[in-house]
Amino acid sequence: MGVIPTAVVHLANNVYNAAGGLPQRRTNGSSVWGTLLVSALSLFLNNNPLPDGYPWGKRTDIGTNPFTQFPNTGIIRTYDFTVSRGVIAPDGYDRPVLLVNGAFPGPLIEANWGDKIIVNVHNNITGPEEGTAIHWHGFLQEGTPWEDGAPGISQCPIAPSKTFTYEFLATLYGSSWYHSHYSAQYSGGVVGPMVVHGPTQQKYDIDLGPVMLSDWNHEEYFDIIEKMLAPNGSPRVISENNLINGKMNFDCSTVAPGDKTPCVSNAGISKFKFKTGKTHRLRLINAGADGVQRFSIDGHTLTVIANDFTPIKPYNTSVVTLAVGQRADVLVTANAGNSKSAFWMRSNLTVCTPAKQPYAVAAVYYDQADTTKTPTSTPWDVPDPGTCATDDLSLTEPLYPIKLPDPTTTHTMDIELFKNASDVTLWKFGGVSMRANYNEPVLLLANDGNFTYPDIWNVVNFQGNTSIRVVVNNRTPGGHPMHLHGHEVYVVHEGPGAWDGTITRAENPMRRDVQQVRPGGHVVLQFDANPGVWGFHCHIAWHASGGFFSSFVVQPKEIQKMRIPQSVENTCREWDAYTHRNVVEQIDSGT
Ligand SMILES: *[C@@H]1O[C@H](CO)[C@@H](O)[C@H](O)[C@H]1NC(C)=O
Ligand SMILES: *[C@@H]1O[C@H](CO)[C@@H](O)[C@H](O)[C@H]1NC(C)=O
Ligand SMILES: *[C@@H]1O[C@H](CO)[C@@H](O)[C@H](O)[C@H]1NC(C)=O
Ligand SMILES: *[C@@H]1O[C@H](CO)[C@@H](O)[C@H](O)[C@H]1NC(C)=O
Ligand SMILES: *[C@@H]1O[C@H](CO)[C@@H](O)[C@H](O)[C@H]1NC(C)=O
Ligand SMILES: *[C@@H]1O[C@H](CO)[C@@H](O)[C@H](O)[C@H]1NC(C)=O
Ligand SMILES: [Cu+2]
Repeated sequence: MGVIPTAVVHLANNVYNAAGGLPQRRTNGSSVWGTLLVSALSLFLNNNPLPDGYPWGKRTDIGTNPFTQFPNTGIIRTYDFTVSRGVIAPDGYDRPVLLVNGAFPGPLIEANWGDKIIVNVHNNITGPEEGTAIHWHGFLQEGTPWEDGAPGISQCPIAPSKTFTYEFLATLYGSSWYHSHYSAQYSGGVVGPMVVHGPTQQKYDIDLGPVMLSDWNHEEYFDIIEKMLAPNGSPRVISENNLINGKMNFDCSTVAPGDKTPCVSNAGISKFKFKTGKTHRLRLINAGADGVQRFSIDGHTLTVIANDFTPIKPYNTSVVTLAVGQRADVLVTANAGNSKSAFWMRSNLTVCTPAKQPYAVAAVYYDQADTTKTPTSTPWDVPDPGTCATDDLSLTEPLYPIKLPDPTTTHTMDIELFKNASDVTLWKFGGVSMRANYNEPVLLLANDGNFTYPDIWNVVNFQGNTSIRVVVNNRTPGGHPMHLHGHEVYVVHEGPGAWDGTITRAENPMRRDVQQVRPGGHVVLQFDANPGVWGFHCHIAWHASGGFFSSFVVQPKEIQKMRIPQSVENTCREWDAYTHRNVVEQIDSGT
């Protein structure tokens, strides 16, 4: 199956400019990400123990099973989030967005391994109103599947003007992110980083914190999806730009004639400070809607120490590839110049990603460098292999080894594209194009003992199985980042064509929560049952909207025994009341 070529690239010189820039408030609202302030901020946020110290004692990343031996600190980290509309210009082009506490990207959630995280999410989306729900990506939610934040699956959406309080344990540690799971809302700005501090073998001097990579569109998500799901619409959404920590320049001369939207060409790029000779930890997160990112820093080798929430045996590389939802923790030593040096940090969308401007840059300054100067460093010459796959599984081996168990059941699902009777192009996953019912979350019905659902919800019930293998065949010409909620899954195999039964490192397969499947290829995933109802879907926002979504019922008998807090039922009552008074225009699958 062929690869769809990328769109025409417009790239003007003014994109590579580290001088000037709009005020941070215009580009990113109240967000601090991307500013030099963060390099200083993280000195006390990330580089010292939180006020209660390191609670993991003698537990190490190499000798501790994170699934069974996590600490329970009793410490609670509380955050208040308000989701509102706003207008900002992350790349200089003004657009309406959705913001967490007025910020894009949103504020950091930070905890120690074993802490409890509480987030009060207030829905302040008006003009027009919309529901919302926030997903805590990669968190296992053991015993608390109703805190997972998937509307129509684990909860009803939070109605306009209402609040829902999420409460869950940080049982895994590392770098992640939160994002809205309501329609494609997150691509409109409802995203932010999460850091759970834990033990690490690899020594470093400075934690520089999250580096979020995200493709960027100039239209609102709602309009994008309306066009995509119109009769004869295209399932390929072409992004306008690519951002690092929510910032990038844009060449305003490429704006369509007649488009009077305010646009400034040198909005400003993200800037980072390196301490000469010191080793820095960067927490790379692909928080985009669609594109696969290839991250590098000119002249610097990256030592990868974790993928998603799994610490791995360190390996060196000049380029790290991340599909949507994936993370990589990398160590970088500032040894490529003198104290006055400056370098480009780059993130290139792969040729498989439909993009007008796929090249994001940020500036890295050593201690004494002039932070207004434009770096002149040359990029690594590591060509994009063009496979639409991510880095080879043989590169990544978990530090704490776990042998692949024998599965108690194997389930096969195909990915397909089709046109429905109204000439709308949609995705089918396991034979169904999914559409959720916001008013009837699967988890609440399951808790009531109802396991009979409309086919269009695309629910797969695995009954009492304890070890579940899923073979996914990609019968489409694009790559897809497959994400399972509530689990850190074993990646059994990934490759072109059909699976031939080969297992990559059965004695210790890679574990992560998102795995890319290449065009025309397969991915084989396996997971140890965590009771609940869990989304299993493509993390490309546009594909999930177009029906590429399924839900797994895992250990139904255990679900029936769960005591779900009253607040979850209240959220449904509030949503029901809202939907009786208002027509909710559910333009897509809902997730
Ligand atoms: C709620 O949204 C409105 C309109 O976007 C905004 O003016 C207001 O500041 C928001 N309130 C809070 C608490 O964020
Ligand atoms: C990575 O490269 C650094 C030098 O840049 C070296 O000290 C280190 O041992 C290498 N690590 C691995 C795992 O190869
Ligand atoms: C990223 O894109 C830039 C601009 O086209 C190019 O010069 C560079 O080689 C690319 N880097 C990698 C690692 O592919
Ligand atoms: C085709 O899909 C669109 C988008 O989900 C939907 O609005 C329309 O009703 C569907 N048409 C048919 C005939 O099912
Ligand atoms: C279970 O819920 C579905 C969806 O509301 C409904 O159609 C079905 O009748 C219910 N089944 C039972 C046995 O209550
Ligand atoms: C495991 O799943 C298979 C296929 O869905 C089913 O037939 C079997 O009963 C399940 N096993 C248990 C223990 O529930
Ligand atoms: Cu997809």
